[in-house]
Amino acid sequence: MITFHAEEQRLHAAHSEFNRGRLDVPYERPERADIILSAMQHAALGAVQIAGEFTLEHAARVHDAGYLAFLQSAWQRWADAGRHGDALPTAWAVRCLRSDRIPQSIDGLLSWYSFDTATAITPGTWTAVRRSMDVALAGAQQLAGGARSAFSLCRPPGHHAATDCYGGYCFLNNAAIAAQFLLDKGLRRVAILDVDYHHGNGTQEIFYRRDDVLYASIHADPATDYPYFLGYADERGEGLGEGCNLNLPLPRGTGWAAWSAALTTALAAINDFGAEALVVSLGVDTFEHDPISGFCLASTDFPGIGAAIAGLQLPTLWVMEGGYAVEALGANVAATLAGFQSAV
Ligand code: OKP
Ligand code: ZN
Repeated sequence: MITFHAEEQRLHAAHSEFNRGRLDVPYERPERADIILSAMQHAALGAVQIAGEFTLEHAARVHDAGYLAFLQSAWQRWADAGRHGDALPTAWAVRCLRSDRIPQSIDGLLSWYSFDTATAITPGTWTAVRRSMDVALAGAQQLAGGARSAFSLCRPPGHHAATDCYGGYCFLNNAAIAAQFLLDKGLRRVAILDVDYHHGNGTQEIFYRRDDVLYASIHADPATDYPYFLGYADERGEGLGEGCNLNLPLPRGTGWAAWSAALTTALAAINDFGAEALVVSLGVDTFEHDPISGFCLASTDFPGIGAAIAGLQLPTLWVMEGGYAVEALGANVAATLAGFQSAV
């Protein structure tokens, strides 16, 4: 399987995220991509290539035009306001406020288009985000050309990014853009399997009313874990999309036995759906020593995830999402992909 990446992905480098009552260096940092890249270069799973460039029209297939215009201009507008530090939002249009008026100032707009305090915009954010999308699309293009699999080493990640909202370190929804690309190339049904510790609220929202994409996710219960406001089991899709959304929330402390049982359930749903290709939102923050997560998967469990997914016998695009235990990140990603590769 070819691994795709892009040097410019490291240009998104925030100073801080507000978390647990303090400003911390973000867990989602440029070295994550360097670590995974180095692991892939040593893993001998296939060639490592720089992604080519794709137009923003691919993003516009799943994201709002005003949102895309905002993301492109946000840093410049922040700088024009005399700001030098990370651009972070400060207020949100929640239940008791109006959400029918889009603000005009950069501060108002940051709040309008975001949903958390973990996702700063920096001078290089847009370039990195665009290239992360390119990385996803380069992998999707491989599948469209007949490849059995590809690994898109995306950074920043994407699964929290919704039609017109960013958050959870995500700006463009790389997996959703890739899935839509495959549909636009003529596939009729694509499944997205999200194995990141956190629920992919953005991916769910983007496809919630559609029957051409099944979204299946195994994640921490939103009653206790980020993103808190989406990801419950009773969210099954709406309208045409009814039955095309499968959430499998699990409690903190979940280990391989219960996690892999949920994987079996998700794989059966994907099989029943009749998907012609699979996009995997690959987060390895399910690892027992992840600094921001609460599941208990061991490094030795990750090959089993890859092998089980290989059993679907579908063209499979792996799209990188989370994973913050930097000392084990490269090994856990490579182990997952090696498990897949040796089972195909
Ligand atoms: C991104 B991905 C909880 C704060 C959570 C954001 C986590 C984003 C995870 N106290 N901060 O899904 O790995
Ligand atoms: Zn995550």
